Amino acid sequence: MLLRTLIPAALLLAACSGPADAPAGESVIEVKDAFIVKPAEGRDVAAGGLMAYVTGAPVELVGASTDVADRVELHTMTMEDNVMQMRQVESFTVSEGEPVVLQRGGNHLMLFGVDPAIAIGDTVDLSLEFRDSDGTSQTLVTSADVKGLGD
Ligand SMILES: [Cu+2]
Repeated sequence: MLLRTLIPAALLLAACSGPADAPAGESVIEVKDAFIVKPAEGRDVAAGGLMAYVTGAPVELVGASTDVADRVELHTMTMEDNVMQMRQVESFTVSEGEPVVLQRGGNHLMLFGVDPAIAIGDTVDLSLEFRDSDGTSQTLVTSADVKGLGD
């Protein structure tokens, strides 16, 4: 009975507080340098990247979305038998002192069905979903720079 009254109150508190005034013990997440690469002419698949830092308990980056793509996946990139292999993964762990670095040539975001109207130099909203160890979600919206293939 006591738990039932406490849990909704705790969830409400988490949902209402931004990173700046997060209560002690909660993970504070910061995302920097987000970007997506404008696909080559006639293609609609693009890579993207970002840096994600956490202060406090580790969190998992479990998903991403944006208005300018149908779907965003989390991918790893590894060398297997001298061939670069990309694989979709469920999540990346962000720990204090161990940021998640997503970039071209390494672990990255993969966007499918990218809007051909985006232009190099645009910024687009990228929504990121993080989950902490007790299953609480935090959604963070960051702005991502649209870069060219060679930038
Ligand atoms: Cu990929």
